[in-house]
Amino acid sequence: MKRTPRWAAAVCGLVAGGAGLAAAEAAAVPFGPAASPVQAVGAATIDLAPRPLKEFAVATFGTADKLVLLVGIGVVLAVFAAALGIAARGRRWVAGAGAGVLALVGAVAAFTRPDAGPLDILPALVGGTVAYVALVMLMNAAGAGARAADAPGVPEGPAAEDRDPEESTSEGAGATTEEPAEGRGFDRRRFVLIAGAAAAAAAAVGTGAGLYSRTSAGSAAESRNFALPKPASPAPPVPDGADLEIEGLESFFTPPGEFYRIDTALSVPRIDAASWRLRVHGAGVEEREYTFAQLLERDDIIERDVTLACVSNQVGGGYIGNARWIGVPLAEILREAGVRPPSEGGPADQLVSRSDDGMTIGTPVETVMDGRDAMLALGMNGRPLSPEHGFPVRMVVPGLYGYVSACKWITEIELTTFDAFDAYWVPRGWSAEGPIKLQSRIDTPRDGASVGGDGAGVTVAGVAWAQHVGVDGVQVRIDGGEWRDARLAEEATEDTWRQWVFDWEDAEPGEHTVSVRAVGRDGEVQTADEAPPAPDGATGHHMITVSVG
Ligand SMILES: Nc1nc2c(c(=O)[nH]1)N[C@H]1C(S)=C(S)[C@@H](COP(=O)(O)O)O[C@H]1N2
Ligand SMILES: [Mo]
Repeated sequence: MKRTPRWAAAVCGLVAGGAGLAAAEAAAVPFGPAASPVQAVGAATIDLAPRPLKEFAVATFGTADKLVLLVGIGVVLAVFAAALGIAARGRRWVAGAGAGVLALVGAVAAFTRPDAGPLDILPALVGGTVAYVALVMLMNAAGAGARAADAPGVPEGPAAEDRDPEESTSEGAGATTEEPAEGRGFDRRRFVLIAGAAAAAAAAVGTGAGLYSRTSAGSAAESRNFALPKPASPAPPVPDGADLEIEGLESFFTPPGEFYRIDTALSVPRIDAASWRLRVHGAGVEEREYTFAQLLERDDIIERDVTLACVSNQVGGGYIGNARWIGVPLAEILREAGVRPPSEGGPADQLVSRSDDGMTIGTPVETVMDGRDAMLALGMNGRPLSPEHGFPVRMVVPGLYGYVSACKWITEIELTTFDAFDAYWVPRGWSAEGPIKLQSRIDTPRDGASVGGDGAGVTVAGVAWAQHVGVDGVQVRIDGGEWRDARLAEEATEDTWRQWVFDWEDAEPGEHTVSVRAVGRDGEVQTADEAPPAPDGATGHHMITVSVG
């Protein structure tokens, strides 16, 4: 009597794993996309990942890091499921134990999410149960096929997988004279039909669940069809010469589709603006709650151009973008709630913003109330925020890196102290305070490019930034030579980056390095000292190598 061949057992495991996954995704639908066990495990992986790994992932995969993570989880799950199928041959309890382990991992991940409720463990439990039942049924079907082929009409005996495993191996010396395993011990056609049907059912349920949660997310996103308010204080006009419009140089306003996105949210929170609330509370605060409509109706709406930057940006990197934001002045909201900055005797020195997906971001109260245009942004580039960039409301604070200021999907503001609370990134090795560092970048030519050759010189151009300080100079150095002044584009505001161009007229044929540094309005000269992004932002000069032909 043949027992289920190894490959078929692996297929049983894979299909059962797929069925469990589909069932879990379907069970997660009422709880929203974040309740899916896969999403929960991915999110927990992100939170638990040590800093170097996270930096590696961001540096290597950029904004695709989350896709890579999900694919990785899928591969691990598939390998585990296939191995489980093989291991469960003849030992049903192994199937139970394996499915139990998967359910437990999913349930623990779901339950420990910051925004989790006790019911969030249900999808994982449903998935584990379905995976177990599917595995046992598939192996029985494979075994029943074996019985049917071996001895038609014989009453059902113990399931094939309960028999002694050794008795049925086809790999022993004696097996050489036997027919192929699937020819006699196991009905291959019947098995493929049953496993195929189960796989198709799982795929249908899984796809259905995915489509359903996407369309319901879509209807929440539809509420983005509202008109942004007219700002009481419009953005100062961008001077004509702010955008040099040089080929290869990033435009003054980052094209919307190219604006970097950095967050820990594995699935973008889909928030219904109609039921959204912002709660303001904490030390020295008369607690308040705002609806989205209340924010839209305010008469103190401002519109400002602000260049957002990520602390994880490498020297020369692209985690920086400039946009026109429209929103409510954050300091006004705070004053309404009775908040005073520490310099006026207020008890709280830290503003902790919390998001719908459980992020916490800590910002100095003094900074957001010092007169700069810190805001609760409702729109970006003339449109409501996109879900990826924080719909319906996010914070923007000129001069601070995003991880200490730019809370997306914000739902809560708590006034507290830096002593009393560490925001998300702090225990992960990042500084509690993160003012943006003076930096500059060469956009064109590209590193490694071949340029010139016609004796007409080479146009070198890029951007420099010192948000809320302003850029007063940019200098370029060829090889180890003197620093020479680049020409600055017109400044929009001190909160935006500034383009620059350098006409390299005396470019000689051969390989050269080109470096750039900026000078801040406060007189600071951008340091050459190289520092990595952690803990508070990279430093050093951006340098490229080009070959002049
Ligand atoms: N809820 C939430 N807000 C967040 C983050 C996050 O992980 N979750 N990341 C912050 C970081 S590190 C940066 S740099 C900015 C990036 O904003 P963007 O994705 O709109 O460019 O968002 C900030 N706000
Ligand atoms: Mo960031």
